[in-house]
Amino acid sequence: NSMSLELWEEVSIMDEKNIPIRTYQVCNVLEPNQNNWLRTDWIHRSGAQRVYVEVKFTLRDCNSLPGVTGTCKETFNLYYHESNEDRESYIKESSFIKVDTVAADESFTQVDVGDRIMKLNTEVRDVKVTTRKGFYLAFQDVGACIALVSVRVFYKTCPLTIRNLATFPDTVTGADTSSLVEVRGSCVNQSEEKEEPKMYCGADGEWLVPIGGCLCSPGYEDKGGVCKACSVGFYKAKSSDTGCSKCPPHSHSLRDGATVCDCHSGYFHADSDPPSMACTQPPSAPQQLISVVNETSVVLEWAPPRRLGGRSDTSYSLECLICQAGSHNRGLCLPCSSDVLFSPSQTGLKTTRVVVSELRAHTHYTFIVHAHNGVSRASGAGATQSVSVTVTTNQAAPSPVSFIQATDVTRHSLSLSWQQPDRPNGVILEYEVKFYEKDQKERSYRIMRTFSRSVDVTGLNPLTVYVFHARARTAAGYGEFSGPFEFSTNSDPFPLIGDGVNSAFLLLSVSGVGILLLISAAVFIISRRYTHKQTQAHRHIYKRVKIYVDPFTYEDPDQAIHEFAKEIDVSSIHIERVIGMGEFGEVCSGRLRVQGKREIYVAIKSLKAGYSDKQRRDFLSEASIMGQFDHPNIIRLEGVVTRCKPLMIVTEYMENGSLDAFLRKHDGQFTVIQLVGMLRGIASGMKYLSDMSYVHRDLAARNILVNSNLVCKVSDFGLSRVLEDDPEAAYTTRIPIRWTAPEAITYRKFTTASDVWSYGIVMWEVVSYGERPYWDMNNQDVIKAIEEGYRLPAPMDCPVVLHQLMLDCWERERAERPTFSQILNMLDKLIRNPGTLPFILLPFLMYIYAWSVCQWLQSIGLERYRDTLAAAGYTSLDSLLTLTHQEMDRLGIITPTHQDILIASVQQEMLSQMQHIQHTMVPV
Ligand code: ACK
Repeated sequence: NSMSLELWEEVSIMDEKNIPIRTYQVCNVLEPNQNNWLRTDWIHRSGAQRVYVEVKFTLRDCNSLPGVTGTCKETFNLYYHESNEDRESYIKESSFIKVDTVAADESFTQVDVGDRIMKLNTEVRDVKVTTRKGFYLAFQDVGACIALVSVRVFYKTCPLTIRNLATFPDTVTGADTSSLVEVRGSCVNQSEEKEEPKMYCGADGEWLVPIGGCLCSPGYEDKGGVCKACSVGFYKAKSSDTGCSKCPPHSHSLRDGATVCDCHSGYFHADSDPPSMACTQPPSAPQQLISVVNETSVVLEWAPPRRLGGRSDTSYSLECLICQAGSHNRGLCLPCSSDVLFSPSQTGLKTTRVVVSELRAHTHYTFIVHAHNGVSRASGAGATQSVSVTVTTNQAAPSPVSFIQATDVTRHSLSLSWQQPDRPNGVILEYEVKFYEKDQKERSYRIMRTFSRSVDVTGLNPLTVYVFHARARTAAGYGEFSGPFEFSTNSDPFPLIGDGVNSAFLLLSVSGVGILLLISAAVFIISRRYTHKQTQAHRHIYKRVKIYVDPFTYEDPDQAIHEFAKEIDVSSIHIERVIGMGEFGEVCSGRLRVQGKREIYVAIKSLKAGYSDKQRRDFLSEASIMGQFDHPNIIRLEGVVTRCKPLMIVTEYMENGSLDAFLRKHDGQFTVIQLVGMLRGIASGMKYLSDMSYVHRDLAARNILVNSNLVCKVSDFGLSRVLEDDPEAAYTTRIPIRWTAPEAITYRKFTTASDVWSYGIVMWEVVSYGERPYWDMNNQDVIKAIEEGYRLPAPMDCPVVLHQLMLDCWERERAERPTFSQILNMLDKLIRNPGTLPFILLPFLMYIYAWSVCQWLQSIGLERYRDTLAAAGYTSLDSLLTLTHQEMDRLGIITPTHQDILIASVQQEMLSQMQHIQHTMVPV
């Protein structure tokens, strides 16, 4: 349907493969001014915005045509015209818009018409068609020799695709060559949008820049762009989880596509548990509930349940019941009143210890400790597992009177009344009111006693402010006084002078106050004496001995350290090797050379970098403590390095390290007397410490160091303070339970007597060659066993006397335990009188004594009697112990002073020999 079709001809020709094809041809090359048009039918745009026109044609080279002149052309023009009209019969030339002039890439030259080879040109032009439903194309010939073989019109799309689990539809490209079409994808089945999925369709039909995407829904996982259901036994909880996971322990899934797994019966899931967490169980009952009653408070302690149900969020709650005497029937019990205090709390407890206070005196209580965890509620089993204990509180003084009221105030009197204390803790026998003039403070006061809850106070001065305190008394004694309540008497219109009654009263009350003052002074002195008896005793007996100074009483820790420790120049220390790890950092050994002294071996503790102020203080406090001691059985401080980092504490070097490890290494290798020698050394060190009023709190074989001469020295002066500073944490975690006396465990009563208890444990450790006290019993069991009276048995081959001494150290009543001084005497006696030590190797002792008789006589200047004594059979020091004055008379040692010297110094020497043994014995 062309415009000037008369000049374009429809011709059939053969293509390269000899297949006939139809072409349009024109070849008016000889005539000038050609304008021949060929037009297509209407082409529907089909939503395309840019169409591509591919034209295949052949074109004759003008040169190849014989006889043609300037009229011959080698191009044609391509036009288009947009239109909604699919059947326009006539379109003006001027309605067409030119797309391009098309030339042949490759024109063919002259060929024989008979067997010419056909060469096709293919040219593609694109054109934007956006305004109408469709368009027409037209080809204008201006005098070329041309055959149009085919015209293909097409547009481009980006094909349907799936990216990031989103489907993007087949999309027609944009109108311009540079335009990108933004396309929103839609999530594939069983998936959900993570972030809006988007991609751009480029003009070439290529997808570009994918953004966002989808995730497979819970219960489904991505299998190559498709979301597949999780199979049985697997689950996926969240779309963001990467894939299906196996059901966690104690759970299962029975159907495909599970989003959670169901717990096996008897197992549960808490709401807050992640789906990946195993199903768990509620805890079993708490164990070994023990109670210690202290007047009207009770300390309850228990061990965690045997089975925690696979969880770590065990907590406890306490039920408190008041029960009738001897009643084990819950029906006869009532809940405790709300003023009972639970510390730290009654429910949601994370610790296994509670102090219950403000209980009634002389009352039976039942405490039930329940164990809970995250699935206790889910398990639905109404009752949690619990243990209970029944206790009876002791008597206690009444609580203070909380309020005093004054009525009927006159010039000289007033009436007081008050309420019974909140907790009388028994039958109130009487009240006591103490009062004084406010200006007088408590310099002089009066006391009134009454059975009722009120009293009339008379004989007061007018217009004077008085301060009143009241307290109650029961069989258990007086409670505390109430706080002060002030009341003023009224003003006096009449002068007092000359009033006989009043002056008499004045006299009485003055003398009364005087007597009262005397009595109270006496009471005060007596009570002071009583409470300070022990320290007083120490001060009397050991006047020479210094008293240890707590470095924490110094505001400035550096002042304390320099008071008690020498600053060492770091250049005089040569560190050689690491020998262990201490609480604050490494412990090294090395050498110390101080000017004018010989080089010595030392141990060096250092404070690791990044310490806090508190750590520095604690670290140096050990040196401040150690620096105050000077005793052969206490580890000696050489000095400290505080002026440069790291901070160091330098002590004498103890070649054999700590006693427990040393004994384990030499199991069974010592004689009993060697062991006793070690114990004597430790006791001697401890006696020194107790004389200085220092309480060690952590006496244990691991804290005793041993040198190459087998001398034992007490070390580790760190614990005493840590405990006080951090009551809660320290109390439960830091107390070395197995070594600690019961009163120190239960109410932190650390004294020299509790050190004695620990010493008993050290004795046991030594005699058993480093065995762990109470073996592998747990701490709770140890506490319980001790409470029930159990004591460690004698270790193998342990002489009875030694075990008896241990048992003495483990007396429940601390006042009944021996002192270190008694222990020392006892050990000395044992050493001197080996008969009580059946296992002592006598020959060993004899040897020790024998070699020294001669030397000893020399040292006391009585060598002249050597032969006399030897001849009489006195060849060893201990045999000399039996020497009497008569015997010496008989032997011809007649000078009285010589006799005295011999007797006194043999005893002296024996003692120092024994000490010498401890300093010089070597392993056999
Ligand atoms: O049992 P040990 O070898 O002896 O391991 C510990 C370690 O350092 C950590 O405290 C050892 N140790 C501590 N002080 C000294 C010292 N003065 N001489 C020798 N070793 C020491 C202790």
